[in-house]
Amino acid sequence: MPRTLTEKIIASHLAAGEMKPGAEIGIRIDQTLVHDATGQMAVLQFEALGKPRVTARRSVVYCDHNILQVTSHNADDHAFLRTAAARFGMVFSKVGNGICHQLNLERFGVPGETLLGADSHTTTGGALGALAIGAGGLDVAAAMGGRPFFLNMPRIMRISLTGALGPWATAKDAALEVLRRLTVSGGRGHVLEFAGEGLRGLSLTQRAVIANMSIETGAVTAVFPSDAATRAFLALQGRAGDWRELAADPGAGYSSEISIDLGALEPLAAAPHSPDNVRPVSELAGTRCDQVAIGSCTNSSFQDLMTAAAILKGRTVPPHVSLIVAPGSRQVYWELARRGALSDLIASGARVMEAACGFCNGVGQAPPSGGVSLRTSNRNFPGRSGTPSAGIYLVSPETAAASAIAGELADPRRLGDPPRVELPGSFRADDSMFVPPASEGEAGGVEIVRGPSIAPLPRFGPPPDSVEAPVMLALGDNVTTDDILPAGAHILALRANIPAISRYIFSNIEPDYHLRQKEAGAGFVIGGANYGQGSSREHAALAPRYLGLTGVIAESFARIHQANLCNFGLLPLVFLNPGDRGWILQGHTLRIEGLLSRLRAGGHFAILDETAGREFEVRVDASARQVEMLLAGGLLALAAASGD
Ligand code: MIC
Ligand code: SF4
Repeated sequence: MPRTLTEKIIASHLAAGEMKPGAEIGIRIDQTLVHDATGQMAVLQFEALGKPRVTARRSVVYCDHNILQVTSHNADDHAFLRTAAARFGMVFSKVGNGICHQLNLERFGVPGETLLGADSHTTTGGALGALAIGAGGLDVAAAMGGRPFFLNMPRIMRISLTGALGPWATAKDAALEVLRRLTVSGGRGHVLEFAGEGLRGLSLTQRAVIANMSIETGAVTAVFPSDAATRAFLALQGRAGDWRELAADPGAGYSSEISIDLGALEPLAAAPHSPDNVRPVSELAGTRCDQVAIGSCTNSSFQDLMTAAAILKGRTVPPHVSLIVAPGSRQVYWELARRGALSDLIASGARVMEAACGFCNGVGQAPPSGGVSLRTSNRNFPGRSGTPSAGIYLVSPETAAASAIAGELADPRRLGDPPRVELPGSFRADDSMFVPPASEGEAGGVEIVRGPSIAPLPRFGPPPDSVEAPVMLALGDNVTTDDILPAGAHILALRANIPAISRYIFSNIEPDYHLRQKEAGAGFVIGGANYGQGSSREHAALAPRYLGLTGVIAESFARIHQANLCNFGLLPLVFLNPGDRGWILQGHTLRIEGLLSRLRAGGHFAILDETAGREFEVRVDASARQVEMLLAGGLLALAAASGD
């Protein structure tokens, strides 16, 4: 039977289950990725799983998020990650080397392989024809130790691309068009598989922009065929040997299909505060901006930054605009310098940062209060920039550069002919900031450095059989992990210390939430559809569990967050009748009797709202495997109990 590309990669990695849409499957993982915001927990959890050495073909730890060293926390974390990587057999990427997703494209990603990353934008690797999936740190730790990764067999949506991008229309505009069509939840349960003659005009890094933002639709990931563009990119990286041709079989069946005419796209922007709030730039033109930030894992490739530099060449930004540029990797940075583009950026008034996540995710460069920031990144959730009152617009590097010069949101088409950027004959492949692990013989002698930033892992036990607990918060649709555990440098610095970071749970909604939760002991959060969308940060499950939260009752969950809830023994409960959500209010007391037998039995059961004097029905949104974890108190507790 003809197969989609996704099905081919899954079939060649299938370790458990049947490839029936919606049914749980396990897949073998070839490569893993963690970074300095998720890696600390992943490594501590890998240790707790008791494996002496990583068995995935390649595992890399990147230092790219926590780059500010205002206190010793981040440097302590980096020392921990460096020594643990040496000991456990992982490659360590030093701070300054670049963003994990850009570096994975350049140096490690291989068509047809599986990559599991403790970061939601691991999907970027799909540009190379890999099945690249984001997950919580504990799932990645398990895969580092050779366990399969479990997910529900996705449905495959074909996105047919036709035509070619016109002048000033970009891959970012294509990614925003996908979001405009699918919204932040339309990709749920799907892999977005790209196909069609429109692919011919898209370079590898342009495909990467689209693959990167696929997670914003709620999709599992995106995958592109591995073709001549893939081969050309790998050859420029000196990795032609990693290329192989891959595509869906002709006549393969898809669960749905949409078609995008690249030729019809115009410059687009995602207006505050959601990536699917997409509008034509021409409609927003004239919005005064305070800050323009070019970079992040979405748009920091050579092609992106060279184009921005060419637009800025010979022009300067006005006094009220702060222009920030953060290259995606050292290779990109070096090439900008070699071509003189770095001087053009400096001359324009840009603040050029180190090769890292940079301004993204609230790690510095918070815009002014009530300000407007144009960013080439992928998320504009409230508060994510570090300034809750700021409005973030997501745009292409072309729109960003044109707007930086104008001092207001500007349609780049007004600049006349777009610049042409020629690729170099080859990229400089300097892997000297990747530190290889100690050999197996020497690894035992490597001492893992644990500075004061590294706290012991909290351990959890089985849930009680009867629960009486308050509704702590009643929230709406599309709650993000940035709402649950905000971004920001001061919070990110605490990623290796659950007791410390738990003080920030829901802090943008209620600064002292953590005190109320601790006092209540147990509790529930009520949510709407797509609860927990956005990042992969497992701290958004782990820290609430640490504070005593019992479960979340929602209309539906985002995939990664649902898995994280189960991994830490928090109940993911789904309303049978979504209408019930309206009358269950903050402060109501909920009661569940016989929880353990209800979990074992599966199906649905009633929860009594004692305050309202009414019952409502829920079902546990978990596979049989996940129910075992919930009964044990999480994956680590289950692994310890089963001696696995
Ligand atoms: C993000 O972009 O939100 C992050 C920071 O990269 C996260 C990872 C994290 O919060 O640990 C992600 O996307 O998964
Ligand atoms: Fe880093 Fe931002 Fe990309 Fe997350 S979205 S990996 S913080 S650049």
